Order: sequence, then C-alpha cells, then structure tokens
Amino acid sequence: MAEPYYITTAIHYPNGKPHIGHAYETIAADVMARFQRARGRNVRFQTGTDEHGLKMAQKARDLGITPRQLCDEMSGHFRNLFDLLDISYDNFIRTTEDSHHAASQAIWRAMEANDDLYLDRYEGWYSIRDEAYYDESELTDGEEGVKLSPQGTPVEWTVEESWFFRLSKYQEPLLALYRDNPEFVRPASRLNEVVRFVEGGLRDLSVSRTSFDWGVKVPGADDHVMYVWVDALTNYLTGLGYPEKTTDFETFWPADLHLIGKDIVRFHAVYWPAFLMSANLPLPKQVFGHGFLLNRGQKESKSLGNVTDPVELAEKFGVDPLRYFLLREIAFGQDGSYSPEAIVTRTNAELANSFGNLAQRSLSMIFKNLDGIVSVPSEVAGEDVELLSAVDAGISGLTEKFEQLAFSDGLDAWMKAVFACNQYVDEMAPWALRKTDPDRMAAVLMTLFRCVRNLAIAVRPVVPGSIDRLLDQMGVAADQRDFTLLEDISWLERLVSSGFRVEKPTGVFPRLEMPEEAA
Ligand code: ME8
Repeated sequence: MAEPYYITTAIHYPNGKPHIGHAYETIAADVMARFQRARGRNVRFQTGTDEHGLKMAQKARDLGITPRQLCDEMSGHFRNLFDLLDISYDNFIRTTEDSHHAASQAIWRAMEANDDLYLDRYEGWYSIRDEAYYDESELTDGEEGVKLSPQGTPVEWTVEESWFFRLSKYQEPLLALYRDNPEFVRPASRLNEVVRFVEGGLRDLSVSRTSFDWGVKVPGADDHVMYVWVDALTNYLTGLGYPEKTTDFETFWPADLHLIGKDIVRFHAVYWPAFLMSANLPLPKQVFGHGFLLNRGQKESKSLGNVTDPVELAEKFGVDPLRYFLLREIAFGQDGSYSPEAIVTRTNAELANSFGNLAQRSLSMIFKNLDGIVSVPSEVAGEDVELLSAVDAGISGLTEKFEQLAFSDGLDAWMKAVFACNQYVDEMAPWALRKTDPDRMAAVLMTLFRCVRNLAIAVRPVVPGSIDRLLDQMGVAADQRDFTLLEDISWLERLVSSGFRVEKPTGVFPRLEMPEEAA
C-alpha cells in the first residue's frame, strides 16, 4: 500500500472574495500534492473555508444578510477559484457543516476530560480582525489613542465570561516538541520566533465567547460559542471523519504538512499541538509558514486601490503561467512581489521561449523530417548520453528541492536542464543532418523526444494542464505521467510498437503580450 501523505492549506475566511494570497497558498499546496502523488504517495489534500467568528457575523450584519447567506455565497467564490486554478483538492471543507460542529464538540469534550478547560472571567485587549487577545506588551500606539496588535489591527479592552484552556500546562511539552523535532516548524526562522514566544511563558487561553452566537456551541454551555480558532484548527480532523475512527482517519492522521501563511504560525505551532496533546491525539509532522505576496512590493488593500482579483489574473495570463510564476519567482518561505510585467517576462523567457520552444521544435522536426515516426535509436553518441544525464540531474535537483518545498530552486535545476537541451539542438543542428546523415538526425531527435518527455513529467505538478496537452501529443498515456515512471526505458519501445506517430504539433506555452500600461 502506498505511503500516505496528508497536506492541508489554511481554511480561508470567506468574509470577502478570495485574494491573490489565497491563490498563492493553495497553488503551492496543490503543487506539493500533485508532486507527492506523482512520486507514488497516497495523497489526501484538503482546503476549504473558515466560516465562523465575529468577523463573519459583523460582515454579514454590514451587508444586511445572514452569516449563513454570506458564507454560502463567498465560499462558492473560493471553490470556483480553486477549480479554475486546477487545484486537485480531495476535500473542500466548510466549517458550517454539521460534521464539523460534531468534530469540534468532540475535541472540546476530550480536552475537558483531560481537565484542561475551566470557566472564568476574561479581560484583555482583543482584536476583532485577528480574533485574538494580545498582551499589553505586544501592543503599539496607533492614531487617535487606538492601540494596535502586532499585526497592525486595532484592539479593544474586552471583558467577558469565558472558558479557558490550560495552555500554561503545555509550555514544557511544547518546548520539548520543538527541541526533539526541529523541523516541526519551517522555515527555521519561524521556529525561532515560536520558541521565543513559548519560552516567554504561556497564559491560559480564552476559548469561548458569549458576546455573539455565530459559532460552534460549547457542549453543555449553550450560551457560549467556541473561540473560532478552536473550531477552525479542528477542520484538519473533521475532514478525515473524526471523531469516528474511520479508515481515512486511521490512514491520514497525523497530517504530514499544514501549509499556512506566516501570520498564523502561532496558532498552528503553539495552540494546535497543545489542543491535540490535551485531546490525546498524535501531532502533525510539520507546519510550514510561507511568506506574503505583495503587489509591486506593497500589501494589497482597498484604500490603496491595488486589490487584484486572482480570477482576472488567471484569465488574462493563463492558469499555468500564473502557477509557474508564483512558485518560480518567489523563494518559498519569504515574502515576494508580483506584477503583470514580471508574470509576462518570466512566462516568455522560461515557459514560451525555453521549454515551449524546445518541445515545439523537437516535435515539429519529428513530424516534418521523420514523418512523425518515432524509433529507438540503434546507436547513441556521447553527446546524447551526456544530455540525458544532464536532464536526469535537473530532474533529481527538482525532486530534492520540491521535497523541501524549495520550489524556486527546484525549477531552477529543471531550467538548467532545459537550457542544456536547447544548446544541444543548436550544436547538433539536426536540420543540417537531414541530407548528410539521416540516421544521426533520427537519433538526435529521439534523444530530444526522450528529454522533453522527462522534463514534461517533472514540471507537470506545476503546470498540469499545459503538460497534459503536450504529453497527449507525444503519445504518453494519461496513466503514464508519474515520476515513478521516469526510469522506465521501455516506454519508447512500447510507443514505437504501438505505431504511434507525431502529428503537426500545437504549442502549449504561447508567448504573452506585455500589458499596455507597462510597455
Ligand atoms: O487566517 N500572501 O484565514 P485568511 C500570502 N481562517 N498568503 C496570504 C496573504 C498574502 N498576501 N494573505 C493571507 C485565516 N494569506 C484563518 C485560518 S486555519 C485553521 C484558519 C494566507 O483567509 C494566510 O496566511 O485570513 C493564511 O494562511 C491563508 O492565506 C488564509 O488567510
């Protein structure tokens, strides 16, 4: 049985339409999910929407609709965006589902049974936008006497009756977790922040609210709803059928990777493992906090008028160019910037002019000069062997880096192999061999055919739609596109004996026009 791999994104707040940051995170998770599937793992990939909490209730009130109406409409936008972006999720979870209420109440009871929940009064600085209380020492002064959280959001002094979770009890177990598993939080810089925060001392956490009712009811205390983060984090269990001991739960829990943004690392690396320890459940293997995406170096905001709709970007430049750009341009883990010009420049240089051109000219020459007939060369020259091993090295580089979520470095290794192929075409000049040495020409073109097939399979997790169109034209069957088949050298023999012929090829990575405002 294939080794399981469970990957999740954060669940997104549907208090507005999805923004480019949501697209970025979910594309990265999708690439990882597709990559692990192609490597032979039994993958479960979950994303979804986080629909409770004061923020949602307030937004619905502002719009004059019910929270439920707001969730139904906005969650649909997220799902449509992810479908448009070719996100291969296995489960799209909505926290308003009954099964999620049941799961959240089950983990609550498990924490209660462990004597980790008690009723008390809470006073403190609360940020509605972050749905979090902050310590006085973490605040800064904003304009007009308003105090601001470390995220820059306004906080208000709030007093309420609340259930508390004994987070303080978990300080030592958490520090031991980070010590024993230094890869529990990545990148390493974020682990350091988490360790410093926990070493600074943990206070018990207020985990229920009475000031509004849009949430999961606390079992046995109907006037309380759970603090939205308790229910939100539980989504990772709900999607596997918890609290039932389902096959999915047994197979996929604990998660291999929670892929989230840097602003919510504390919730995933401190609160979540503490809740799980309390409920006596195994801990996820890794939390990765990616960086933020900036629009020409600036945070997007309504007041700056620079909010980009990811649907428009995908429609304008294409889904695959957008996916490729986001992973290639930005070192994963760090913040990064995007602009229409940068998307066009990167797409044209690497997808259109380098790989696209390589595939297109290789297939065109096979079609024109060999009548589309593929063959297994009887003799291979030193240059052919060298090229094939350069391609192998590029693919191994991509594989190693993708395992580490270093997507940009992985694509860099892949790109080097593409360059080697283009250089080989120029040096071998197969068009000139047509008259002088047709056997050698066929050997060169077949070497290219093999290289293009392997490079296509390697980059397929990133640009799946385009690569599938290319591999269709190369006769590589839909179930023959996995990394596990890269070593299989008999595929070409099988293709030859099937009588397959290359038809006049259609390019799959067209050049993009530079947007006018940038030209
Ligand atoms: O935080 N660039 O939801 P959310 C990159 N519901 N990533 C970004 C980003 C940007 N500009 N802006 C946001 C929540 N993100 C909670 C999560 S999980 C149990 C609950 C990322 O809709 C952000 O870091 O505000 C988070 O990982 C995800 O988008 C959803 O953010």
